[in-house]
Amino acid sequence: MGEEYGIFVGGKWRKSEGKRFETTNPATGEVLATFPAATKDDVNAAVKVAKEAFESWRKTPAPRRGELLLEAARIFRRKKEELARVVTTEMGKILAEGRGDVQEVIDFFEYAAGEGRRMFGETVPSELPNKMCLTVRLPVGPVGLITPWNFPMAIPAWKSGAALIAGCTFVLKPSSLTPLCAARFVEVLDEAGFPPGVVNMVTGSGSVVGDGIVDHPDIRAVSFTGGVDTGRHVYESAAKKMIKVGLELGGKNAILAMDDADVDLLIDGVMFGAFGTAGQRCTATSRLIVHEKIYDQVVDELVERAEDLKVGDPLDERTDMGPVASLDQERKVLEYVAIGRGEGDKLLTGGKKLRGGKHDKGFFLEPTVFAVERKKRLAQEEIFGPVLSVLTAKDYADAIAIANSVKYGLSSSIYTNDLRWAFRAMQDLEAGITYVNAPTIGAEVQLPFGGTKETGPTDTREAGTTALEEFTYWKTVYVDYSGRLQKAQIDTAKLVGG
Ligand code: UN1
Repeated sequence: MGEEYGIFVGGKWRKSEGKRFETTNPATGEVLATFPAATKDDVNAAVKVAKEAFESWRKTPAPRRGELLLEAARIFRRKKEELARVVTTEMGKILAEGRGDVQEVIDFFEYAAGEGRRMFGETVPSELPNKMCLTVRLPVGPVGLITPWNFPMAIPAWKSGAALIAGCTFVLKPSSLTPLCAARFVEVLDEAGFPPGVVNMVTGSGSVVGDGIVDHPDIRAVSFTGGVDTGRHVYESAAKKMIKVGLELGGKNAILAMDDADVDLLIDGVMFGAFGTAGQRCTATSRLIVHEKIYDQVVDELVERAEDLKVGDPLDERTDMGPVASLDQERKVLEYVAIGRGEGDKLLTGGKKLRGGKHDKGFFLEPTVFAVERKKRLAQEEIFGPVLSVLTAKDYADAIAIANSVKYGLSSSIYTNDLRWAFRAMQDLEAGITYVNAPTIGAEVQLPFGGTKETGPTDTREAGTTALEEFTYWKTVYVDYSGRLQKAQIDTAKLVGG
């Protein structure tokens, strides 16, 4: 049955009147824990304490806030293996990737902690004497963080690390597929010593908890990672309140393979990009656009490698790919396989649910590769599973045109040894991230992360120096120490010396 969790509000686990739901292991079906589908009252209670705590948290010196983040990073480091197992058990990514998820928490908390000693503003000259002008960042207030299941610790860390160092308190609503990871995450923050009310977590549905957070008048910014339709809804609701909103939505990320590419390097990258985390990353490589001269060779090698992948128990170190995260995910992927077949795409390998033995207990799918034409649904729509669409291009310009023909723009990549193509691709690919000779996944926390087009507004850039933008606003301060009324734009004549 597993442990019965409540909601985490004001530094304590509290009971909720909401109905309970189970979180399960997608590899075995085992129930891991239960959580409440929280009520509107629960959300209001969480926002209330987040608002109260904000008053002292915003005044806590930023370096001190950073020390708490560093302490949290230390605890995550100590518990890395145990927490990685929680990630793998609840979400299904292989253990190496579960460890990566926790490492990303450590990396970002350490990075964000340092921001507490920077958080630079500007000093700017005044047009008047004895007057000083400067800018400072201020926290927006209590914020809402709505996170997905695919990086069940890393994404809460990106969002909360930035919010906390900025001086915001938060209410986190994790995906209902991975509440246990979120609970363990929040427990570490609590252990690190964040004051009660700074860190809050409420589980439950999007319509009650998600909307409840976004619509609450005291929530002053929302950061959401998930699907485009929900993202659009969050954006609309946030617009009504005129609050900041960060959105990281879908992707249909392409690797471009030019005719001079190192094919072995390319195939290694495509395998990792397309089938890592069973393709369930916003950044996953879901299209491979190959120069026609090397198309046959690439496809042959790719199919061979895909058929060699070991799909199974994600806790077994020898496994290459675990299950997909849920029955819904499994259905969606299999539906896309049917769509591909229906539209006449050529199934090169995979396409089936794995059956027999331990596979029967979980959502295990074959790594799947389709040869697809550019206008087909498999070439355009995000699948979020282990399905790669391979397309052929005549030349560089054609490859770019195909790459940019989708509505998303998160990550992208080009494999080439020709500087001309590499540097042009940096400018030509419509995406927030471009890799050269590396796959579309694997972003590092000290750089901005975000997209363009329907991936989300281009001012959403998580991680990196840009992370603070989501949770702070600029205050401009004018200090006049002349002791008399000075009029900008008007006192223009006599201003030499001062
Ligand atoms: C996501 O899938 O939403 O770049 C995040 C990567 C990871 C983060 C992915 N570091 O693939």
